[in-house]
Amino acid sequence: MLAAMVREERDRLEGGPSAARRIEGWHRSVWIYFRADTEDDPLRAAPRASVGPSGGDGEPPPFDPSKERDRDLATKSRAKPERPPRFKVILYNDDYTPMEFVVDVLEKVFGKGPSAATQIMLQIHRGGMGVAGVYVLEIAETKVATVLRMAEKRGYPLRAGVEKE
Ligand code: TYC
Repeated sequence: MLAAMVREERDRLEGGPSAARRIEGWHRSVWIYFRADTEDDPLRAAPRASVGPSGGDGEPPPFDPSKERDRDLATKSRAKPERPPRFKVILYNDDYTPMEFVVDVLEKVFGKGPSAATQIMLQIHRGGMGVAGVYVLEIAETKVATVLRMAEKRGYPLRAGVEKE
């Protein structure tokens, strides 16, 4: 009897984002195992395979693979991925690097248009330093390395660094 109700409920739940709401009321007596390969929020994923009766409140019943149609089922955590920290790439002024070269770097390495690149270069020239772009750490470090390599190649003393946002 319970198995039939469970089957019926499972069929009702198949394939809808509203599944989370519809299983409310069942959570005391029914535990649903979700596929490990579904999206982040298990309640938004259609429960594809197993629904089984539990003993009541508290812990879910032990996972019994013999009752499952798929063997790769598991509960999924709800942990929300954190936004990784961002880092500013800073260019510093000096007296020798040509303005045109800095504008070129800002266009080629940091994807700025000619007007924005010129403005940033002038800001660095007048203020001593400026932000060329903001990125996750690995990208920021790669950009710095590229700038330094380009400048070195031409014999310019342009300096660049990374600063946490
Ligand atoms: N001050 C340099 C000059 O007058 C120009 C310059 C701008 C250099 C920005 C470095 O990051 C820099 N030629």
